[in-house]
Amino acid sequence: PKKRLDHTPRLRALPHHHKFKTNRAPHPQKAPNVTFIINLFLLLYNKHEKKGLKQMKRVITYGTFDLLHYGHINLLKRAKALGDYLIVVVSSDEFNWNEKQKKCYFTYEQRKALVEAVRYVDLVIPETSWEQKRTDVHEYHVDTFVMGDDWKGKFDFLKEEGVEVVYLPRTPEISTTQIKNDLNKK
Ligand code: C2G
Repeated sequence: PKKRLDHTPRLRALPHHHKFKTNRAPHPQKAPNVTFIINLFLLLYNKHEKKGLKQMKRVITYGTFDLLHYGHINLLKRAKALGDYLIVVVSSDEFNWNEKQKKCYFTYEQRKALVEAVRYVDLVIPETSWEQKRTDVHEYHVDTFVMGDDWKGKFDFLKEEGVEVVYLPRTPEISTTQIKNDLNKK
């Protein structure tokens, strides 16, 4: 009978002394200890992560931020530069009226949305009392408290809470009041 042409390559029995050149499995004793390398990587990675978290400095600042302007932005930019995470506590409409006799042009929700849109800002929460600073700094694990220097000395009591207190120079010639006055003159 005609020999069937079989194209399946035959695996010829190799002489037992033949050395596999390519896909020889690494010998367990000689292979670099993969487990060791993985553990080493995880150790270094976690160390780096922990270091990152440990140094994660959190900054907080308070304000009305009505008619958001470049003076506010300068303050927020410098506040963020003092750490890694910036919390901005925006005064509620009630707090502004009752405590600061300020009638805002924008509502709290509008002012909150504007401040949240600023690249330096990580979180916006409401300011409803003067006293909340003392608890906020613990609740949000704050390292540094920042205000413009029109408030210089007013919040030094926060040092007793273990918080660094920083007053930054105000940006000259601009304020919400100034904007309103200038617009009224037009
Ligand atoms: N700011 C500034 N330069 C300006 C205007 C304002 O640096 N030209 C700063 C202020 O010093 C403050 C922040 O921007 O740190 C917000 O300013 P306001 O909205 O006027 O806040 P304020 O009415 O001072 O409320 O509990 C603290 C109060 O909520 C602060």
